[in-house]
Amino acid sequence: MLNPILIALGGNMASPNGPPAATLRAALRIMLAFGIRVDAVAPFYSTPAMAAYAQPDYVNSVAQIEAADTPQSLLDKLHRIEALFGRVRRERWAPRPLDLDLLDFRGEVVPARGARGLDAGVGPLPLALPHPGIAARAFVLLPLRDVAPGWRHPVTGRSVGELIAALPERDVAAIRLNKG
Ligand code: PH2
Ligand code: MG
Ligand code: MG
Repeated sequence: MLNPILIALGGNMASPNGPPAATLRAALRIMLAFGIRVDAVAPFYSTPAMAAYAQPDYVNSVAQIEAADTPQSLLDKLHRIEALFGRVRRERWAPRPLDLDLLDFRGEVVPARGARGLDAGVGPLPLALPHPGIAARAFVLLPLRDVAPGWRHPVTGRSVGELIAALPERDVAAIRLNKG
């Protein structure tokens, strides 16, 4: 069976819509206006920022969506929605009101080009599928398992449960359900 389309949602700064959880909810509501149908949303989690310096905790979630787009046109839409919620790109891994990452597009594989992570420039990264950060990030894998418990990594074939089991225990322990 084909993998679904999955996106990660995150934010650790207020937007005009309010605190990150309110921003994430507003972003999910506006997606339909972009032709993106949201089929399932994981609970929201509070997660310590993975960053080069101290930052507020993130609120993170994952949604399963459906859209008639190509991966690139969907990514472009996600970037437009980020901008609507006040996302300004100043530096890599800076605090942001809204981050929408394309995790998986029906199992398609598009190798990453150029530098990633802290070595990358400020602009949006070129499309890469599946998202290169998935396997190492507890703040992606835990909500991913909530919406797609049968999911397997399109390249390695490892299940979401196996990937979570391979994470450092402290990464998983640091993630808690967001009550807001
Ligand atoms: N996103 C980042 C950088 N650091 N840390 C957490 N906890 N959650 C994120 O979504 C996140 C991050 C870059 O997009
Ligand atoms: Mg991100
Ligand atoms: Mg992003």
